[in-house]
Amino acid sequence: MPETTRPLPTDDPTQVAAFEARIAAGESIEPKDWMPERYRRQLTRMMSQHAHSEIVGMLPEGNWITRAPSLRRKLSLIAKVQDEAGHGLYIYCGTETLGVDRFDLYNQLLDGTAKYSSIFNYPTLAWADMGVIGWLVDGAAIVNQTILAKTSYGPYARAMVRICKEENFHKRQGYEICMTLAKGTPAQREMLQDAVNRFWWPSLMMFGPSDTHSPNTAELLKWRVKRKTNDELRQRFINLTVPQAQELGITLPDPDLRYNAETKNWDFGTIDWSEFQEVIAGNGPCNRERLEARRAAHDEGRWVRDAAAAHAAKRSQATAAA
Ligand code: FAQ
Repeated sequence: MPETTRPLPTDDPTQVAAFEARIAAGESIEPKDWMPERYRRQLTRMMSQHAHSEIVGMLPEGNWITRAPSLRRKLSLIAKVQDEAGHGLYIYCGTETLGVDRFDLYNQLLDGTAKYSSIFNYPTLAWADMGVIGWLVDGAAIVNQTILAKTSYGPYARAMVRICKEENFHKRQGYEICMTLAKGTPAQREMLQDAVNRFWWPSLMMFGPSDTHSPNTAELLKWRVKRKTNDELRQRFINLTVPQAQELGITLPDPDLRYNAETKNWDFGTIDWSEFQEVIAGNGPCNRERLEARRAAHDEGRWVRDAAAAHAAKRSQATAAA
């Protein structure tokens, strides 16, 4: 039975109280520290979904590497996609500090039982999508991950500090593509506007369901895994992004978007949560394609894993014989 579906053992209340006192004191929880089983499972769930997102997130942009409009653009896009692979590996390592095997987690991705971010189930139809993904998708990831850099689990927090530095660079390269297109020909501006129209609402969905429909938030806030709610982070992202859209001279596809002088927030329209539910249930525009691509990559890499295992076995035999 996979570890994550085994019945939850009952934790010792004295240990739980001591753990919660440490959390309340702002202490960082480290791999060898005692932690409630439920805390460990919540982190495993969240971190593995995050790692899967980074790896699946390579696909929409990987789609444009061969079609980048110049050598400079191609180089920076390859570097960005490579960075996402690094983030995935880094976070899988983080999950292993919780006592799980990354291959078990990876198998859950391949067999379709694990979630990954909804945003990567949308197609990348034009070059402008590369700019908009960098600007909006990495922008949303930064808002979420800057707060996660203060999460209570030490290895995850440290991973986020490092990853956010690279995500900031990704966002800048994306925004620079958007700027270039915004200052370009009418056809380039139109291509940019179309990409923003397609990616705006899915970017808002990255923050997860609204707080009233988020089953995990209360527990994660209690243990300071999350430091802000989904809605708080979504609002922060919108407040930061609207002025950037104005700077580009493009329209965000929401007729209800307006500044509220009282709350100092940008009010926005209703998110289509039925679309979100469909996408996370596996029925988004590219879910099937994304999983097929990951499965093919896994199969094609089998010889590398076999060779590494054979090499390790040979070395251990040589060590035993010495
Ligand atoms: N997509 O109770 P909540 C990136 C699920 S990295 C799919 O609110 P929670 C970098 C959720 O898992 C992007 N599923 O859940 C990059 C739960 O299902 P479960 C990934 C979603 O955990 C850029 C259920 O709905 N970032 O972009 C989504 O408290 C460019 C109920 O939701 C992270 O993973 C969604 N959008 O809050 C790479 C950050 N939202 O497991 C390449 C870490 C919710 O109970 C190119 N994660 N669900 O069956 C988090 O911050 C949180 O886990 C949330 C969800 C905020 C995603």
